[in-house]
Amino acid sequence: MVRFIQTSDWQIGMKGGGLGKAGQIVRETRVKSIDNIFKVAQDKKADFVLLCGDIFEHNMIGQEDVKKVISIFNKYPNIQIYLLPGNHDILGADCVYNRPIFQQLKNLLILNSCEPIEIFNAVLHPCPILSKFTKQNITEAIPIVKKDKNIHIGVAHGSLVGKFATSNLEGVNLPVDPSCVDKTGIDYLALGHWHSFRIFKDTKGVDRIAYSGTHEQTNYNEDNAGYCLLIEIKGKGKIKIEPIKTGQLKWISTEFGTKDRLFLDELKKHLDSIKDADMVRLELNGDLPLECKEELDNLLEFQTTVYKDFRVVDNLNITIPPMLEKSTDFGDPALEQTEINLKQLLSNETDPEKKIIIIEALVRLQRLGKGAKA
Ligand SMILES: [Mn+2]
Repeated sequence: MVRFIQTSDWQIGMKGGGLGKAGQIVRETRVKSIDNIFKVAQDKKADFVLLCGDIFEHNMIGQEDVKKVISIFNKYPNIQIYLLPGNHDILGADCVYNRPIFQQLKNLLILNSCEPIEIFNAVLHPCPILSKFTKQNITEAIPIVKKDKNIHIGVAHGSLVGKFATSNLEGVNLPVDPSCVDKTGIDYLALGHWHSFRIFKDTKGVDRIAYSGTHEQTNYNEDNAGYCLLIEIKGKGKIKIEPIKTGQLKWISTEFGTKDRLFLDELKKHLDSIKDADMVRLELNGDLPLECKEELDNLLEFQTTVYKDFRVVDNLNITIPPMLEKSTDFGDPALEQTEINLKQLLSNETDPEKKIIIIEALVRLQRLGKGAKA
């Protein structure tokens, strides 16, 4: 029986691109959440922790970030760690793990060759990569172990072919052939590289391959992120894969369509329902009457004070009040011509912000122009 924690893609040092001020929060949380993984390992009495690559964002990572991670490793001296470098922290002359600070850790072993490693009651088969762009099946080196009575675990960092957008081996970088578990007879294949937690079956329908995904979500477009996996293999073929939450930030991304002014009430209700979220992204689509725009802006401005990050993807088409559609009788040729010019500009304008300004100018023109006549 072997019981271990699988994790990957911590991407420490990641800039958190496009998140603005919240990038800092995300970066700090990603470091703190590593501790959750080791707490789980301790609570569940795991034999070891298996890191499946991309622990750091790149090999030029600042030493301060490296020290933050090593400090957490040092908090758990009794937990053995096996670390397979990925494509971000790739093996080579400038690999981050070549730094002397890593050599002093007694509980860390870097998996830098394909040599099988005997541990506890199992054998690890690491599949380290030497090129970020390899198109060859990266689990090729795993030997056939069908007749061996030991538990065998493959460890790799890449994309499982056929379960991804592309179905041919050559179409994807770092391809992992899913049939390798059936071909070699390994009991389990631990994978890193994808940020989502995913489980895949072998040809007999048994869960045999899994990505833990990142331990802390990094962006709005990730699903099922923020877990580590507790893997239990009780003898040949008897495997249990349990995802355990390690992430702290709750991300919510919603699309919202508008039809009429009732939309504002619906939007308010929706925003109230997601109070416990940290990071909120809202995509607004459809038509919005100009007269609702100010109320919407006020509502959205308030939301920026509720969450750690609040962002709006504004695809709204601001519609003109019906009163603006027909031409006004100002009784003054200069004002009438101004109205024609503004309407011409409005019909040619594509930038929604500028559209609003022109519409507001039209509304003011009508109000003030009519007033002038009276
Ligand atoms: Mn990767």
